Amino acid sequence: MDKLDLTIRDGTVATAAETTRCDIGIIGEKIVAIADHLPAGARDIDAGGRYVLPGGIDSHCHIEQLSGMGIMSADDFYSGTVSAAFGGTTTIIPFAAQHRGTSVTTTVADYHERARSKAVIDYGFHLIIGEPTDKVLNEELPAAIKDGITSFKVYMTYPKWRLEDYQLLEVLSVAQREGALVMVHAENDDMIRWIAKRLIERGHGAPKFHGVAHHALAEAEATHRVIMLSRLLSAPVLIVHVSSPEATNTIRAAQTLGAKIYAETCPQYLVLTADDMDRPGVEGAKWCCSPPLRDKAAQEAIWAGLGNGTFQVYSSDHAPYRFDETAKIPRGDQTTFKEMANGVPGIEMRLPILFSEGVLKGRLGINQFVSLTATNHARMYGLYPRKGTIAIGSDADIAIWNPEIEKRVDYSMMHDAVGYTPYEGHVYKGWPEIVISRGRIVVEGGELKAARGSGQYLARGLPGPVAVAGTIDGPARQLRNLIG
Ligand code: DUC
Ligand code: ZN
Ligand code: ZN
Repeated sequence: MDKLDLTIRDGTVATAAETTRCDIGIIGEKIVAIADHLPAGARDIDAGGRYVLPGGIDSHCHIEQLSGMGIMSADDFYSGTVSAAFGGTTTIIPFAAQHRGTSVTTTVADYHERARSKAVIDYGFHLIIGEPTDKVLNEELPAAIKDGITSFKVYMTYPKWRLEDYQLLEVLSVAQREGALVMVHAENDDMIRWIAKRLIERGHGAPKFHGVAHHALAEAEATHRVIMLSRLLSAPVLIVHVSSPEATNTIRAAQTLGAKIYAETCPQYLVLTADDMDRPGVEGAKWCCSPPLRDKAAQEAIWAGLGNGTFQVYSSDHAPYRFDETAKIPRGDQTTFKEMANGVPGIEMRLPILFSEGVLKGRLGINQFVSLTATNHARMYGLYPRKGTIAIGSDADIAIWNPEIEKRVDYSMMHDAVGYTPYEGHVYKGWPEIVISRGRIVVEGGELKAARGSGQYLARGLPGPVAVAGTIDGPARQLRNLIG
């Protein structure tokens, strides 16, 4: 064997499938050997007493992106990827967001430009489709897929992004034909607007009313509706950022039938509740995200969904908006919940929260943790087996976790540019100590070791199989026989 560049020795190595005590050998960017005992590398890392896990893949984060409300996120591709790396993540898939009046081609070129010279870990893009014109559907989406953007997000709410059911069907139909995956923000816009108007008229503009307006039934209704649209075409759909028991049960029922429905949840729905929004003045804006934080019973339902396989992926939905007039409180303490940027930061806290509250508290096994945080993302978004696992030939993307370290979260520990963390004061056990991306040490000893711009763009393949449903494509087959 050629001399190893890096040997990771004696760790507890876990993949989605198994856990073994072994050494890992790395040459250049790749894992080249996995064995009980390997020769010394140019650099040897003793991982005794540590978990050696695939680097996390965060497939839902908003970086240097203009939101549906026209608000720029606080993190650019430097601070966003640095923050991700410190949290044990080695790949991100943020969004290139097409706003109305802009072509997909221009949008994608623009996001490449934003990321190229800044990212410190590898990245791909999903496309947010704001305006599915004929040109977008027939020319630009197929071209984007060829360029490695094989998943699209669509919104059922927000005036500037909301698509009608007819438009959703058009997008689903193209995705189904081309083999791409559609991610859906499922909330019923009319229900939210109807409640919000009445709340504001009655003077209920405080942050906690955000949670009242974004009712769990609005999430459940849209979830049910998009599942029916998906079934009509047999088009796979991933429901993102699921927050409520109602939506979770709806998804579970569809999966049990055999529909091609996948689902994602996020850390905020596991450890925060609506009570966090209920603070003096507008402080609660820091906890306003959509769908919103719910109650303890909802937390339990989401944990159950992670355990029983309803959710295939666990992402941060990092939506970093500053607590100032640029984003969260445009009119200072007069700001109502309708005017606040929706979203919470979490790219750095995503994995420590699941490790501490899931693995160490016995809710999830370590292999489930790996599936939910890395392997299923790689499979679902066309990166497997290059990313998302520890195997010979895979990229050496690895996070070494110390399960004994306990820390109280303090914003000074974070590396993003948001200015606060919604997890301030929470105590979590188990943190990544060394993070390696394509064989390069990116984080060690609490320090960043990678250079700005050293992350690479990942042109992704088509989504691969992820364990979930069988098939229930009878309606779609009958329809196709008639209309092609
Ligand atoms: N949807 C997201 O995916 N993130 C932040 C806010 C939102 O509505
Ligand atoms: Zn969303
Ligand atoms: Zn999001």
